[in-house]
Amino acid sequence: MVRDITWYFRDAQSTGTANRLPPTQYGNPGDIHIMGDWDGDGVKTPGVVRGNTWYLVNSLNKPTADVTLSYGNLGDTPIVGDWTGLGHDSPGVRRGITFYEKNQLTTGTADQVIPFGNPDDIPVVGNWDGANPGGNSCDTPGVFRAGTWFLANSNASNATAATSFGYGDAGDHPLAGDWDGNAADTPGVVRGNTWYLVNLLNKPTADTTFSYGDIGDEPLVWNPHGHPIPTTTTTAPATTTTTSGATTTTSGGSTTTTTGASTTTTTGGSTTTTSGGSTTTSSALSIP
Ligand SMILES: [Ca+2]
Ligand SMILES: [Ca+2]
Ligand SMILES: [Ca+2]
Repeated sequence: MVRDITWYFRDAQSTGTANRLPPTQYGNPGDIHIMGDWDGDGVKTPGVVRGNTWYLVNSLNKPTADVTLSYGNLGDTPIVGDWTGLGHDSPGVRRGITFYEKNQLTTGTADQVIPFGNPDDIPVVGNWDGANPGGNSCDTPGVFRAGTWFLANSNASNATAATSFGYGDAGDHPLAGDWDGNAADTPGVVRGNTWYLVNLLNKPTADTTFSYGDIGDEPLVWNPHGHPIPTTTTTAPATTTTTSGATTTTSGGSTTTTTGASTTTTTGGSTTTTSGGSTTTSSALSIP
């Protein structure tokens, strides 16, 4: 997880403190934080997005970017995925209801443009069908809408939800990851500083629950052991987190029906081309 500009990594799905590396500073205040396997070695490492400039690093504790590129517009929500099964992650953004995916780590325009979900949905990305017979190895769009997940298994422009189900509550922070290392990504939510992870797509109760970080920290997912991914993220040391016995449930309660994610209206305001146009060379990351 990230607190301000400090990244805290934990390599176990259990309550505890950051146990991998000293806390590392990367990026500037106000940056958007992402994790991805930029170099295809199987391990996710940090990146930050500042304006429409992406600063990506291939180590957990390196202060300067290995890859710098421009992609998307100010105000877009950055997303990360291996859209074509190339073996490494690359950028994407969500703008309005549209996912704009780029297949290489270079400045340029979107390779796939996919309207999916409603404008206020939170985008989630994963290889949802990675463990299915006939599943593809691509990461594909999904959205979290107040406790309901809508997931597509395709990056086609007409992709629709292959499945939808309730997991978590409105206000939870949704995550996706391959928590059990079976090649399929499944949901997680962070509520306060409690993480609720599940290993199936349509299962209402958590398989793994633990506390990590402080309330207000930004949860992120990494994979300390490379593929497959047996563990998750980061979390802050600092706090002697309170394993709240209280909330063990991850309700999923809201089994609202709502089919086919893309119900709506709003055609992502601005049109298709996630430009990236500006080839600004922005200097390496300034680390305060
Ligand atoms: Ca990597
Ligand atoms: Ca897939
Ligand atoms: Ca899995």
